[in-house]
Amino acid sequence: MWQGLINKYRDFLPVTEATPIVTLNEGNTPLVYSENLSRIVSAEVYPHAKNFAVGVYLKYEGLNPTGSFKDRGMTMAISKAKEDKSTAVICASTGNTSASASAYAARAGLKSIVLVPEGAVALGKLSQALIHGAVVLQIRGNFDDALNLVKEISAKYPVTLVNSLNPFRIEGQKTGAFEICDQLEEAPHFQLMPVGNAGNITAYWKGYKEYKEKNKINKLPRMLGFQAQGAAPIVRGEIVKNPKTVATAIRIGNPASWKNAEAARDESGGLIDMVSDEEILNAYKMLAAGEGIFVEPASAASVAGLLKLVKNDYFKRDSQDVIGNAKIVCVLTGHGLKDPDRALAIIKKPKIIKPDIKAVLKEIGY
Ligand code: AN7
Repeated sequence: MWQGLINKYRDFLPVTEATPIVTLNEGNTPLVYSENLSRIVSAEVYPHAKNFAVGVYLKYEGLNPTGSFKDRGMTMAISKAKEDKSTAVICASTGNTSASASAYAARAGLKSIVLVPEGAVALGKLSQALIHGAVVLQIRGNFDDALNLVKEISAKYPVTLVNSLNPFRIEGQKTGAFEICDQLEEAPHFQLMPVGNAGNITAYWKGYKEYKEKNKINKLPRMLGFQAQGAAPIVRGEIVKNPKTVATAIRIGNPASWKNAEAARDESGGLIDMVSDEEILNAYKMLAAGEGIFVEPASAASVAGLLKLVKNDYFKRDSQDVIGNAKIVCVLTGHGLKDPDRALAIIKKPKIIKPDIKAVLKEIGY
């Protein structure tokens, strides 16, 4: 039976016999092949080939227990907090970290405190933090303000910080890279993901490097990260004071792991670029209506980024032997049900009709 990622990847993680493992059996998420996206990328690289030259895969992290990749980091952070006899945890969050921290804290019997930006957290995430019993405070400010506060509080008071500044978060999240390699039976050539506070790109890059060191894979992927255009400090090279984007999860103007994200980009020969809200929402609809995969807007930044790179002939620049059998993985970080308001805001509301067979048949075209 799958017993969570600490059990599976114990040899790669800083746990001992003394660590009480707090788990909801997170991890082991599906890696789903996308025929549509494989066709689109292959057409750029080999327009005349009969078979697809490139395979695009979607790592569906929305299927973790609380609906996002944060559970990978949280099983580690909360287990270690418990091992250290901590009684309370605290985080700042655009939503998913707070949902995950509250759930794992509830399971461990710890108090959880979360600070979120007022009015800027998707409904699903806020309801999770509340129902799991966290003390939830809305800050009249943004995520960056909230993060500064929790850093100061955790430095002065006996409460453990569980934002990705906590190194155990990164340790847990690196297992996403391990799983991708295990599922593909090799490392991907390119890995695309959204970038907010930049902990996850840091974690995945660490994971790939460790797997290579242990000879589990024989190459490293290029790390391709995507920020939202209105919240793209790394791309612009300066702090964004008032970040704005429909992708509220990545509405972050001063990422904590900024330098590590740049290192992942540069060491891997990758890039960090930005995508507009329009590109994000197009990819969001395409994934839902074309693939049957419902993600939250921030997660669609991976696929929006892929489509942008295709438009810019990015993959064409690669030598034929790299691209000839390339595997591309887009990490889909969070579930669409986190933010149902967004779906309802961009899709036409269902018609209301009489409970009458003729009226129904007329509408459905029979
Ligand atoms: C769905 O929950 O920062 O670059 O406070 O929820 O590691 O921050 C969430 C981030 C991507 C970006 N996709 O990851 C939070 C928070 C989703 C997210 C990101 C987040 P990082």
